[in-house]
Amino acid sequence: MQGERYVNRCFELKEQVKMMLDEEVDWLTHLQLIDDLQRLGVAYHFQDKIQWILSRVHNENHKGIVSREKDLYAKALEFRLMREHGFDVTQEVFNCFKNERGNFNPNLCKDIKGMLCLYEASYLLIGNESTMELAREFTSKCLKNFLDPEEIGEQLLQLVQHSLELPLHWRMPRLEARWFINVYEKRADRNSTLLEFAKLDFNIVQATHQDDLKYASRWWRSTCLAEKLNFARDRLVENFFWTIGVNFDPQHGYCRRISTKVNALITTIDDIYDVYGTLDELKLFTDAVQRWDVEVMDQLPDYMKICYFALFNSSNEMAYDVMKEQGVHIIPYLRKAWADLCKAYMQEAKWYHSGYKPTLQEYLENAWISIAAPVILVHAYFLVTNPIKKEALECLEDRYHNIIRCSAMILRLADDLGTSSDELKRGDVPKSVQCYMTEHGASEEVAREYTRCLIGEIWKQMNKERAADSPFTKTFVKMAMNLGRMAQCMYQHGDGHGHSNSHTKNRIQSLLFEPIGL
Ligand code: LA6
Ligand code: MN
Ligand code: MN
Ligand code: MN
Ligand code: MN
Repeated sequence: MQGERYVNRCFELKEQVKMMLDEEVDWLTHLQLIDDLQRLGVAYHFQDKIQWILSRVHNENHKGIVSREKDLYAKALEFRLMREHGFDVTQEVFNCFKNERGNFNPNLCKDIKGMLCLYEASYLLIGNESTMELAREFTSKCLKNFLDPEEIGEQLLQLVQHSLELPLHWRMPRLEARWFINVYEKRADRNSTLLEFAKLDFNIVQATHQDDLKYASRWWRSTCLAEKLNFARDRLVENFFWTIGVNFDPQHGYCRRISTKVNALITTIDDIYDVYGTLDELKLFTDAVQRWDVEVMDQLPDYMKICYFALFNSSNEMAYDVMKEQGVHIIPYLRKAWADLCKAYMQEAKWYHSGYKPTLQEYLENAWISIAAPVILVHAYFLVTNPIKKEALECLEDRYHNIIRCSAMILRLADDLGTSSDELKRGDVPKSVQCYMTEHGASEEVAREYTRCLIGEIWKQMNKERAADSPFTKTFVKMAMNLGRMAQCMYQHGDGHGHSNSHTKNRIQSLLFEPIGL
């Protein structure tokens, strides 16, 4: 069987890559290998080893870091990788590249590779680190001035353009891997073992994603929601695509399968509130979710009954799985998340119907919940965590943890940038962009720029939250960040979710259906 041969070959190659990681090489070679593995989308195979290598480099370099030779590329790469993996590194390591006035030395501009690396590192800033802010400003400006293939060569140019479009730290990992495998293939110093491994692994993982999608599609058809609620978006593949953005790891198929159901229900219920339901009906639905009781279904109109029932059944089924596996009763958490979501939807419906225009702050206080990220992430927590921790439950219940809030804000702001023009035409509450325009008498372009800035600010908070202690696992924290990344990917060129434009279609095609040629 072809599939089996691939898996065996992949296993062989994986052993060879392990040996490469074990070789006694200088620390920079090691870091470059780790960077390549990450960008090729195969680092998940070697997480422990990578952590171990980084901790060794960290310990060895800790004292020497300031005195080491002034190689900007090496320092920036080390900084980024260390921060990505939660090691403590300070922005002071870049002081040696600044002049007496505290600015980055203008001569550095010629070192494009170093500039690019510092640019990417600057997105790992935590809170208000002035050197890193300065680094971002300085490197973006320099890089934009060097977009000439004659001067820097096609390959470097491609990397620079890609980074300027969206930095690595904000990119959806799977799509980045697909893109980088092609780039890596053209590189003169590529390693053929790594390349073959990355391609094979991509295809094998793609096949497991296809199985997940088949499962979710069968479920979606069996609910009959698309045909009974024909006003609602029927976007099963897009709903699945989000789950790959959040966690592509082959071992987390269960999470993707159930998360797709959650996303499909969110998209449907959102349309009930935004497109179809009357205010009175919406009130009934909101109360019914709050009460979480099949008995109250009788009071709902038929189209709501079937949706409510689907929500009830799929949530109970998932909770039953968790009960079986871990003996923990999670319905209270799921119910709370859905009830909060419906209350936030209700608030927007009331605002819309009364013509009320909230301030941006007032809007966002509600909108980070109405974007459904808390629902998505509460489910995600239970879908990837064993054992479930008591302290984590507290962060999913009372108030949502800041990591969830940051992720939700990024999703909301990105969604508003991508969808609000159409939403307003159809009739909807003013979204972030419009709230800002009204409040400040600003133009749409200014409001959009402000919104993009806000996303950057929230990423800083997210980086800080991620570095702090939390009751969550690394896997969960990564998923919360990935949800923000996925939003930036989905709405990069308008509404990629609701309208599924050609960008989304091509991306879905290349991630889900087209294997990489070997
Ligand atoms: C976006 O729709 C939408 F459906 C979401 C629920 C976003 C995130 C969703 C997943 C992963 P829309 P609204 C399913 O732009 O009404 O209509 O909140 O959301 O702006
Ligand atoms: Mn909507
Ligand atoms: Mn909505
Ligand atoms: Mn609405
Ligand atoms: Mn929207």
